[in-house]
Amino acid sequence: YPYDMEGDLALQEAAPKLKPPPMYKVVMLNDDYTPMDFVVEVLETFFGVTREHATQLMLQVHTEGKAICGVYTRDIAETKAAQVNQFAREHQHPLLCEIEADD
Ligand code: TYC
Repeated sequence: YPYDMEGDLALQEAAPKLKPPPMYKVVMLNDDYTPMDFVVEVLETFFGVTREHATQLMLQVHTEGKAICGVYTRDIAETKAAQVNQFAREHQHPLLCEIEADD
């Protein structure tokens, strides 16, 4: 800019004040029945991670009970969790995702 806007009241008032949206975690839950390779496929397909990272995430869920698959705006988080849960149900696996406020 050709001059310092810092002290310019008109420009300060004109500046748009956009807060970032609330974010939500998509959390994948462990169960005793879903095959490990199905979980890896789900993570690759719905969360866009590499097979290597998907395998690490799947093993984290398996050993710790849950893991965060990604953090998104509310609509995207709800859609991803619903897509995963429907895909698992269609394949008759009990795999579930839930969403949780990121704070
Ligand atoms: N615990 C499952 C098994 O032993 C594997 C598994 C991993 C299931 C992650 C769900 O989100 C999950 N076959």
